[in-house]
Amino acid sequence: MRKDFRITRRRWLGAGAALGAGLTACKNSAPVPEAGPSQLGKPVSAYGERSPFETAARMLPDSHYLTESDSFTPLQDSSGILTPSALHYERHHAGVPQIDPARHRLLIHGMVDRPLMFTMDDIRRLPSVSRILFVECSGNSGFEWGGGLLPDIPHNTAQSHGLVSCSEWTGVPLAVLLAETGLQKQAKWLMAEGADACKMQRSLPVEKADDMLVAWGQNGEALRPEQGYPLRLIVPGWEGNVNIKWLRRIMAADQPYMGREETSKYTDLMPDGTARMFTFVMEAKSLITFPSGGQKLAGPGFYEITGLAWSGRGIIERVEVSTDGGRNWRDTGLQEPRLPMAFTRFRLPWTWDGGESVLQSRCTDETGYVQPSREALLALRGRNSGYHFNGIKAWKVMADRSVVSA
Ligand SMILES: Nc1nc2c(c(=O)[nH]1)N[C@H]1C(S)=C(S)[C@@H](COP(=O)(O)O)O[C@H]1N2
Ligand SMILES: [Mo]
Repeated sequence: MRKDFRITRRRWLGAGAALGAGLTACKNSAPVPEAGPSQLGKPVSAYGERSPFETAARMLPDSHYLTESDSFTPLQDSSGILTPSALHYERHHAGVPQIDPARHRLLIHGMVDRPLMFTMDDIRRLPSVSRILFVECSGNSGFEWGGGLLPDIPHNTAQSHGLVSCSEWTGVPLAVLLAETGLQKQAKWLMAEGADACKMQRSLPVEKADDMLVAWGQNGEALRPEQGYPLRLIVPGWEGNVNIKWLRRIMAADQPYMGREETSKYTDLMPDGTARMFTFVMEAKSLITFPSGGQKLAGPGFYEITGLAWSGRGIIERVEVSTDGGRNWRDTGLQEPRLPMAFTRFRLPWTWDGGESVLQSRCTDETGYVQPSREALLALRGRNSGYHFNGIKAWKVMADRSVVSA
């Protein structure tokens, strides 16, 4: 494990000395601290709640045309690699329907040998698997194109890049369902459709079917309504849009459906006026979550720079961080487990000298693909795009201890 992170004693002692200045010294005989008078605790509860002192929340942007149809995960408040279900980002094209699982059905038809209708009970009887996977909206960070589809989202915080989350999803491999229905030879595409008012429809090549999940579980319980309760498609590593929520139909066909979401939307307009279609894979991307825009450092001294990296093509192999605007890069420690198409947490000890510092992270995935700079991405793709921005993000630590987008 080349990048396994073990903080060496020497490295830590060095950091400790720098941190020491910021800690409160006390005698060995100091009184044991008490946060307040001791109190009789609350009794047990049927369904837990977080501490009232914790305030991390999804951001509900009010300043752009997507009002009320998407919310952003507070990545700056995250620890580890899992997103709590209550903080999973949301993207709804017609709101969150309330669906009674007893009445929900999944129809698989079209170019299959035996069209079948599944109840939720049918689906839960079948062999299931659990996988930790990120889901990212292809519009995430879209404002970084500068003039693309999403110009008005406030983009000065890590949270404004939070149309991405990572959960443990439990469900039946789509291949299990297709084994029941059979798939005719000429079937090349699967059109998946949601039960929400917009009937969200996307076409997927059958080759990916082996990797897809028809998911009913999220982080150890049923899917949240916002995530598609009672049933959604999970398409590992591919753009969020194809992860059809409230899944009610899969139709096998010999060609793509060419619905609204794959013609007028979710295509990438190139500088020469042509458009890329079916750009499914979310390329490798990373983001420093601390220190990040909107935060304020306590003062010079020791900090752990940390963040998240992910790739739709597999495992994250390397994350480098620069603290001097891209002149020098250092390898960070990658926390295990590093799972394919899941968040990977990176960490780097850092001593801030109190001066201006530009922080950037750059990841490499198992295919050798290196996260590009914003400039490289713009040179290739132009400014007409709104989707699939995965360029390097810079934060600037100012001498007044504030952190801003750079
Ligand atoms: N039925 C249905 N599925 C849908 C959507 C929708 O509006 N309706 N939104 C899509 C988009 S654009 C994204 S990015 C993801 C968002 O999933 P989440 O809300 O669970 O984060 O779901 C996709 N699946
Ligand atoms: Mo999306």
